[in-house]
Amino acid sequence: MLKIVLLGSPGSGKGTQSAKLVEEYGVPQISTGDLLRSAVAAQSELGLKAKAAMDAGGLVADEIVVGMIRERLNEPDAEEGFILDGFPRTRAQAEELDELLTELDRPLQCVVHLQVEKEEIVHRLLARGRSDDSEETIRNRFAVFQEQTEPLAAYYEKRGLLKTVKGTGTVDEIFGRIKAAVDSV
Ligand code: B4P
Repeated sequence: MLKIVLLGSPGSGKGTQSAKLVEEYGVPQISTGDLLRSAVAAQSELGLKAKAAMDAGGLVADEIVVGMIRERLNEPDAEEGFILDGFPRTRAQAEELDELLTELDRPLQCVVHLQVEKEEIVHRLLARGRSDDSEETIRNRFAVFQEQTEPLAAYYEKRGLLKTVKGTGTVDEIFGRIKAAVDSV
């Protein structure tokens, strides 16, 4: 059973590595980015609220994202474990997650922090070219990450849950580092 958070800046490889972890450990990937993009594509009320923040490279409101995660973690396939990809991204989200996992009696095994330098991020995301991957938006997303999300590394370090992994190199090399980190817990 794997119960982890993947923490990392935009473009750090969270989505890429989650797909490999799903294959290896057979637990679902829960990506708030993917859930939000589906809501935007479906033009649901939630999607309409999220779109402006996403297009500007900002964060979607905590209560929207936390509500989505609560629903998703209550689905049967998440009972055996989960990979949280891109959640939590703020201190408030991290605290809500702690409460939720205590309620569900499914405590986190560890938090993997994928570290990649800013210039590599800009390069990767410009190459990907998703609708929110313009240079200005990428730089804003990175600034938001440094301000709101990176401090979560210290939050999890204090609880002895943090595993820091270098996020550069080939996809398989990075996957090997992540696997060694989670298998050591
Ligand atoms: P996300 O979908 O999480 O987008 P992201 O941060 O860019 O990460 P992603 O998973 O796509 O990138 P990856 O590292 O896999 O979020 C999108 C938006 O949704 C946010 O900006 C925000 O507005 C909103 N949102 C999401 N979660 C939220 C939350 N909790 N609270 C509030 N708002 C939230 O990969 C990027 C690229 O790098 C890929 O093209 C890949 O091919 C490439 N790559 C991967 N590994 C590589 C390697 N080793 N070498 C070279 N390239 C590599």
